[in-house]
Amino acid sequence: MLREELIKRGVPMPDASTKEDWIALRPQIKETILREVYGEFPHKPDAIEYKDVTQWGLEEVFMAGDADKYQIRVEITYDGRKGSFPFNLAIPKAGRPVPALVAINFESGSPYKYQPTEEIIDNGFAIAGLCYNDVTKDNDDFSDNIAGLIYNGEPRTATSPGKIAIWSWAASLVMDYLMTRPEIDHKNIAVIGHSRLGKTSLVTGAFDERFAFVIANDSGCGGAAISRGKGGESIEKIIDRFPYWFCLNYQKYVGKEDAMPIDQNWLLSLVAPRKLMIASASEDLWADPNSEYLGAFAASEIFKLYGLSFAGPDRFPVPGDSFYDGDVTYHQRIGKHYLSRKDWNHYLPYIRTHLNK
Ligand code: GTR
Repeated sequence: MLREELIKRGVPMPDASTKEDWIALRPQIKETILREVYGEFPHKPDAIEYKDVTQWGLEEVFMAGDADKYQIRVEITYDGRKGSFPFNLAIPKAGRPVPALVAINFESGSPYKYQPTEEIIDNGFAIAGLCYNDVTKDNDDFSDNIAGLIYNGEPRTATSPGKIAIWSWAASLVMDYLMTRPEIDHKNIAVIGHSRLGKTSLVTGAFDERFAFVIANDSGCGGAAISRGKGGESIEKIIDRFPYWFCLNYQKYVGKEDAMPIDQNWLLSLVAPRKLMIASASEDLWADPNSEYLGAFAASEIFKLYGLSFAGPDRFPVPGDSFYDGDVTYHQRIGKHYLSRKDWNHYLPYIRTHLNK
């Protein structure tokens, strides 16, 4: 049924019938996605320093002493100019390297409603949370903080990065730091985000192969959802309110999804052979759960080339469905657009039981 749906919507599938075909195509696909949708990532900074700027006093107890909590400032020198952004980090005192999450957040604090730090620590994970607005504001001001550093007053070109690409780039700088911490199991680091930051999480994890798990919660348009034939938010609607999330080229596809050389399943496919977790909320029709599921379903064709699997059926999901028995997972929480404890209770046990050796 969904195969027919993909054909009906005209969703292009990558021309790959073996893993080798796909591997050969990947560089070109990455280039196309950045050029047409998100914009090109900034180049590597000249220098990066990570400063421990933890402010709480030594007497302050965090999590009954079961975890260490830090505030780290990322200081970037980019083309000779300097900028910075902070992130929070909590690491359980486990006495051995623990899996970790990079959470791309709406707020700077820890814990906050979408980052239940204590529960995450209790589940045996470390967590690093960065707030997107601390990197560069969620608006069309490309002179703000890290965007300003990258743009240096130059106008945007058709392919220069939108804000999603800049937030993703920052999340990879947090990943660089985690790679230096011996308390963290570097083979088992996930990236997670909700909604616009679910889109950002997908871009981060698709392009930064150090992330072993890529989680997109209610990511919708420009995220996990197939754009062609999508309900709720369309490219036209997202460009109307949030043109700056994407590169200028993306505007060519307003009302012309069919002209795109790719669809969102191509982005999801880049996560293979790592683990991909897609989730929807049943009442989140703006994101369109069916189109999100269709994205996961279409991408699983590429995972299959690696001998990997998706346990979801060949039909649209119903509220409450969850499919975990595979490398691509999907669940549809009953309720509203949100990153809830129920969602975390799907993600954390899955990661714990699928750790890389
Ligand atoms: C909406 C936007 C969605 C989604 C959401 C969010 O207004 O249309 O694409 O990203 O915001 O981030 O909460």
